[in-house]
Amino acid sequence: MDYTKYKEILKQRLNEKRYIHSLAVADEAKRLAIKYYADSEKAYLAGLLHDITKNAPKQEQLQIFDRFGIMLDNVTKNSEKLWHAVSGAAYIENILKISDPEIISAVRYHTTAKQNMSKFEKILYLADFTSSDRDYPDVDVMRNLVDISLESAMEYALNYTINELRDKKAQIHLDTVLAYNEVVKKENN
Ligand code: DGI
Ligand code: FE
Ligand code: FE
Repeated sequence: MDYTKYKEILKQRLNEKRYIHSLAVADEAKRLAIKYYADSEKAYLAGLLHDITKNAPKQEQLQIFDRFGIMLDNVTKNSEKLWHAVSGAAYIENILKISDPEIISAVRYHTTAKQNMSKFEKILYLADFTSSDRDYPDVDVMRNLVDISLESAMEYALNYTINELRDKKAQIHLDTVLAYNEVVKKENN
């Protein structure tokens, strides 16, 4: 598959750091897709595109919500960091005309996660944590876990995210809570 067209669009829409991040997530998503028997070309494309509206001004994102009839729930409205997953999914579907529902949904939930994620959605969510450009305290643990199983990495990532959000006193999105409850429920009840 030829990704040149998409890389050109990304170069225009993203700052350098975010562009490099997108290439790194694409590589990592492809690696995980091969390891876990998912579609590696699709995973690479989802990785490339996942943050496509991350550097878009607030106004442009609001315009996307308006134009494509998207209603934000209250927590999303309050947390601008969540917007790019919603606007990005709408952008790739309606403007780039990406028709693959798995790619659209993986981009849509790459920030909050959600209940009942598919293997493909988990791969993108986790590639965003373990890509080569990432540098946070637990990145080594995450990289080890993601090579053991997607489930163990999801549990760690959701725990980590919820702890971070609570420390910052940020609102936790219901999708994040539902994803968390699903990964812990099997062990601790
Ligand atoms: O776009 P990236 O930086 O590559 O990564 P991302 O799309 O996973 O975004 C991470 C940010 O999203 C991080 O600052 C925490 C925030 N976030 C994730 N889940 C939630 C959340 N913020 C709020 N308020 N609530 C959530 O449930
Ligand atoms: Fe993101
Ligand atoms: Fe990202």
